[in-house]
Amino acid sequence: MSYPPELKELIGVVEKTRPERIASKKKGEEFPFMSLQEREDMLRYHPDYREEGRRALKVGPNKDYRVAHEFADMLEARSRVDPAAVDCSVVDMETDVLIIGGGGAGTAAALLAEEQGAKVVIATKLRHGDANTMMAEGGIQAATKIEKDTPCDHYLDVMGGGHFKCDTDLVYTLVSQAPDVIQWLERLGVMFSKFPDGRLKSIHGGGTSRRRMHSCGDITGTEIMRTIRDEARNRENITVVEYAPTVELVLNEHGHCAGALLYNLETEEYYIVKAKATILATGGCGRLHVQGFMTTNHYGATADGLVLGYRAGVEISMLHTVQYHPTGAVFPEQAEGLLVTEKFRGAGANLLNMEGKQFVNEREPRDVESAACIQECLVKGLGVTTPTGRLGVWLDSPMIDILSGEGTVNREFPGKSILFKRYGIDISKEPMLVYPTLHYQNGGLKINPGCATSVPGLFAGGEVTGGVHGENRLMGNSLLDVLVFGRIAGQNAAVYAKETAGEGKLTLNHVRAYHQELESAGIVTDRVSPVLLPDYTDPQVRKRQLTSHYVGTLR
Ligand code: MEZ
Repeated sequence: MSYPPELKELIGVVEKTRPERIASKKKGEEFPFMSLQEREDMLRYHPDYREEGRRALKVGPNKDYRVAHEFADMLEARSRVDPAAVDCSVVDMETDVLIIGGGGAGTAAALLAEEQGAKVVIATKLRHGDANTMMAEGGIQAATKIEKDTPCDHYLDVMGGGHFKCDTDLVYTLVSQAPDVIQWLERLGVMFSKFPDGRLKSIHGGGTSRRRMHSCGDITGTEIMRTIRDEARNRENITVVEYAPTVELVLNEHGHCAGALLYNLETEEYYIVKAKATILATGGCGRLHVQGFMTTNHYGATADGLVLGYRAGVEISMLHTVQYHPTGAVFPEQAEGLLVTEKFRGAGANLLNMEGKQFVNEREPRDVESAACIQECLVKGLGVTTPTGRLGVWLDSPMIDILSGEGTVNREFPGKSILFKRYGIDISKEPMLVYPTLHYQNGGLKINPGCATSVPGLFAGGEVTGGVHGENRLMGNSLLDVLVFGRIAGQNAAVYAKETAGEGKLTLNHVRAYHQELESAGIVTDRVSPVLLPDYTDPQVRKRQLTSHYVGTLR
């Protein structure tokens, strides 16, 4: 399906303004960046700043903290199991380190834990690698060009991007370990985009003061996940259990984490895994569609780890913000929500309204850029309407070939070029239509720089955690986050398993206590969480689904 005639006509408007925009770029003239005050004013249009989008939690360690209704619904829900029905003394599997989640953070953790001599189990909801890491496109930040960049510059960018709300110790760890992570990935076999002389290519991302975005074309996450997953699958002491989401953590009688209750998606059986140390690496929340937004996230991104950790008593941090990536596809319909990497803007593509006019510098921090797109479409009425009634703005990808030479788009963006070719669109010749899309869980479980949570024996790493990105993450710091903190979590969990973990009777008492707290707060609900998978059933269809579920005692 190529663009219909009415959109082709609007592309004609974009083509008319292009030569002048290209000429300005070539002269080094940029669309002006906003001042700090202008950015602050623009953020009024960002969904995080809609007070009606959130409510105060009534239970748990962060009682009274305001988070999006979609998070509150998950956190103010009952367990999927009746704790009285689970016999925790029947242990189905035992290991040193249990890792919940088989994405980038979980897999990196497994590798480092195994290197400490630990026996490791990765339990994952879908297949190993079905995760947001696999879907990350444009890059990973690291100050590798020491003649022009330092971890200190990287630190300042992260802090500024996050509105100076970041956890400074976590940021220090993130940026100082970044160059080592790139070297580690190269040693494992990741094929980064390079110049013919072997130097790593690097470009700018929104909000970065230096060119420190390293990439593997526009499939950086896939290449990293491919490499670390292969490595994990080839190590004898790492066992992967697929299609086995965790529905509760299991604590011991001393309140220490001692494993988890897993659910077999195929047989619907529950299993107890006993572990000396446990790592939550369940990723993000896009499939909760916070404030009704489409999402870039993989099918299993339903904030499971957040629920499990919170119920066990771990505080949350920065969960009042989520990230809307400025450029999610809105045409064609089957691509709605899909990430169109920021690397397009890093390579020079402008964002344009229906009049073909640039309305924002393409390298503002993500929250500001998204707010500007929303303002253009919803407030100024200058968005382009798609055949399905969505609004979007143009991302002028053909500029890249004009600026950097014919063939650049196909070479640097193979993933998106191939995808759009299937839809009859050549993105080196025609722009894409985009709108902000729910991309990242900025906040999450609170950890210290060693990835320990407040529950002994429970560690966490990657998108399930919160604090390092403050109120807004910059491009390329999520792949970095999952690898830096995944590795630390793995290493420290293995050491904990070896040196600190003790024995104790396994229980789900924390779940019982949480249920009681819900009742005391007057929350009467049949909602259960974690939800595990999104439900896209049309309400009309749901009304006709009459199968009843037996909930009594079978005789
Ligand atoms: O860090 C990200 O979210 C990222 C690199 C996304 C992208 O635009 O490619």
